[in-house]
Formats: sequence, C-alpha cells, structure tokens
Amino acid sequence: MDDWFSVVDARCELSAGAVQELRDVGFVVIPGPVAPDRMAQFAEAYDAAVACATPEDVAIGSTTTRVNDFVNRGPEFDGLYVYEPVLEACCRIIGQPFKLSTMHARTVRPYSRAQNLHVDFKREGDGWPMVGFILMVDEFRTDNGATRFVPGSHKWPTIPADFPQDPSADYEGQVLACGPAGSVIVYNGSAWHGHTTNRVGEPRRSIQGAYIRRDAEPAVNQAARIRPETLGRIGHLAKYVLAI
Ligand SMILES: O=C(O)CCC(=O)C(=O)O
Repeated sequence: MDDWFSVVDARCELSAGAVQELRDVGFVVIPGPVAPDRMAQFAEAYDAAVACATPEDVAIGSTTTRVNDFVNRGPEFDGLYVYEPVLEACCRIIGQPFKLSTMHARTVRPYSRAQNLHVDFKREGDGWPMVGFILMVDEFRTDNGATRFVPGSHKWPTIPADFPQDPSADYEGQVLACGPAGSVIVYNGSAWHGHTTNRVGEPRRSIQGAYIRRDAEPAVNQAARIRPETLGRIGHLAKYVLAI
C-alpha cells in the first residue's frame, strides 16, 4: 500500500469541531491513544526509557530535558506516531503526503521558569506546514508548566508590534493547553507556544512529535536510525509514516 495518505484522509476519527479549532486557534486538546487506566504503567515505561538513554540522545536545556528517538524506545510508544486523529490532522493541515520528522520525550524539570514563546516552524519555511503533537504523560496544569499558545498566531504574517520584549513573559490572550494525563495537544507548528513555569516539585513529562511534508528534510533520518527490533514489530502504516 503506497497510498496511505488517501486512506487516512478518508477516515473521520477527528471531529469536525477539532479540525476547525486547529485551523482557527492553532491547537486543540484531544483524548490520546493510551487508556487512562494504563497511564501509570505508561509513565513507568517513559521513566525507564529515559533512564536507559545514552548521553548522546539526551539534551539537558535550561528548563527541560529532552531524550531523542522515541520511535525506537519500546513497543509502548509505537502507537503514538500512528494515532489516527493526529494523522488526520496532518491530512487536513499539511494537505499532502507527510511523514514523521521526530518523536522525543521532553520533561519540564521541577521549579523551571517559563520557556520563551517560539514557533517550531516558520510560515513558508522548508517543509511547512508542520503539525506537532504533545502527549501529556502527566496532567498538564496551570501550576506544573502546561504549554501555552497564542491563539491565531499561526496566521500572523509578521510578529505584532505588541509582542513582549521578553518572550518568556505572559502574552495577552495566551491560552494554556491543560488536560488529564494521556491527553494529546495537536498543534500547528507555526503557532507561537512554549511551556509555562513549573511551580511544583514534580517534573512535567511529555512525548512530542512533529510531521512535515513527505518531500521535506526531516529532523531525524528514521530509515538510518530504525532498529531491527522496531522494524520487526511495526506495521505498514508505521513504516509509511516513518518513510522507511
Ligand atoms: O513542552 C512544552 O510544553 C513545549 C516545548 C516546546 O515547545 C519546545 O521545546 O520547543
């Protein structure tokens, strides 16, 4: 099967309302692929995968710790990048065949300040538009670093004059994407966003992925990175999404 785009495009797992919100606001929060009663076990698998990662796959930033390559970190994570509602969002927003560019873990460490507002993908940049997802391994709350978005900012032709000098400052009209553990934020990569301050003593864990046009340069060459055990267990749709 080489026409997975048409197959996914014809499905209706993502509601019309969610698609509209994604188009208008730039992000939407939907239920995710892991059942709520499996989230505790999933979080354990996340911690084990993060703990096993070798130093070259770990990036410790000023507020977050990122661990690369969650395509190859175990079967628990295989369903994330082929989650139908997110793939449908890609069909609607990217509008042409697409692929996964990257999937990694990101933990906002306890008592970390807010991240600068930023876009993942400039409008009209190579591979644009990009669709991202953030799976909430922990509940995203106002006090633990939930991601904030500036509604409609994916449509800005230029940065508005009232944009804060300090991009870590609050921006009028910003909205926090909160939800119970297991929820998924689907967003347009050109929407301005960033994690907020984590005011509590617990990490805020997530798995994040990005999809781009199939003909664009990915952040990770999945074909080069794929492990034999991953290849042996994933299905045709996954191989298509990884472009391998
Ligand atoms: O983890 C989040 O809430 C957002 C992270 C993010 O946007 C980034 O690091 O580029």
